[in-house]
Amino acid sequence: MKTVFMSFSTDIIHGGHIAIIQKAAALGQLTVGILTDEAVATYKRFPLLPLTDRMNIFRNISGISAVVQQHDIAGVENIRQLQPDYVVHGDDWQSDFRSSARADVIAVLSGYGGELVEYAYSDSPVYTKLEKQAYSQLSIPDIRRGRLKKLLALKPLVNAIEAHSGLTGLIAENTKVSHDGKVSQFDAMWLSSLCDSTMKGKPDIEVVDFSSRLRTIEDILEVTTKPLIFDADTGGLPEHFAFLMRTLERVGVSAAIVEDKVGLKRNSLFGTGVEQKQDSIENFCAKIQTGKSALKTRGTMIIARIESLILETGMDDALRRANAYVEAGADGIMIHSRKKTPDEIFEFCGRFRESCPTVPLATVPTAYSSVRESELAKNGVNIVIYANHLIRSAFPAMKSVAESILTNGRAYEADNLCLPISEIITLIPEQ
Ligand code: SPV
Ligand code: MG
Repeated sequence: MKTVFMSFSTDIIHGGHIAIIQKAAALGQLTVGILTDEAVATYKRFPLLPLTDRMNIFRNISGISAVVQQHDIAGVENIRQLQPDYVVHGDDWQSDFRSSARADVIAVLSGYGGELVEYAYSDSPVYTKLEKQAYSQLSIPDIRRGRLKKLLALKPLVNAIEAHSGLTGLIAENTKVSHDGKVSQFDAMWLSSLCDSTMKGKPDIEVVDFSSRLRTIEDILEVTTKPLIFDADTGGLPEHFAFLMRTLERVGVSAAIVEDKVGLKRNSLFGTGVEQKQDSIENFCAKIQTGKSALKTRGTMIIARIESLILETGMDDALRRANAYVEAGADGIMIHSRKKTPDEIFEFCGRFRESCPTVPLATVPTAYSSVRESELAKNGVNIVIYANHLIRSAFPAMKSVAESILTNGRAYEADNLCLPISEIITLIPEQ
């Protein structure tokens, strides 16, 4: 009897799936690879059902002989091991972000003489609507809020890209790339104080008030489903921080990162070039406790940000603070650095992990941008934040178009620097 292999990431089973399973089973003995929760969250969306449930469901569908776990989108590992005569797939992966995964499967099959069999993808509006509904559920505050914690339990490393508007939120939500047999997308979004202020033409000194920042949060949450990490600056007075945390929790923000500075806050990347003052350990611990006790659910995290390396008060001070903040109830630690290499971050990670092996640890590799996520993960980092890259990339593009129009006295030369009109008018769907 011939052998057949298929992969599934879905947690909503409909007639289209049953039809393709039946076709596949008619070719031979069918084994199904079920993507792990980490793989589904990485390439698609946060799974509605955990792996064990999804495996159980497929195990009980007639026509399926065996069910195995799968860590990659394409099933290359399983195909290599099982060497099925046929791999069956819907034809919808030929031209989307999964096309390179498809090429990987074809390469493995050709290595031993297996065959790829593709059937027309069932895109009935009923199924599309179901998937859309499942997807939109993820934006509901009660469902979104705790998702950063869940992702941290699922993946060794969660990455976040800066978003400062509905449009940049959409970039964070929808950008996917296919590379090296994997599909990558961002896990979360970061609402940077620097970018939120810059967008409003203001300096990053807590001058943009919380009502205004909340408006930006709403703009982003309105059009996305991914968890949002909010840059809470110093959090203000402890009494104000309590109100801030309660509002963030209510709207569905997954984490606030609050930094241990007091007085006029300046951007950390100025370092010691401007006057900046760190809070005392006692006061900052009290602020964390006030924020924590204001929360009503367990979903929203408070991550304490340590500025000791930025302000050059030393590694020992950074570690003393980290341990004290964790003791005070912080759900995670962010360690910041403005060095060009990650050496001091790695030193902090190693020493912090001796006392706190599992507390989530966040980093912002703006200055030491050559470090790879894999190296950060190896050193025990759990959250990587790309803090300002969308606004930094947009600014030079906008400036050069403005200069081109002035130089030429017309817009023609700038046209090919711009998104075509046909694309901008359809970029945001009407529904
Ligand atoms: C931000 O993005 O606003 C941050 C990170 O707080 S940094 O600008 O590096 O201080
Ligand atoms: Mg900031």
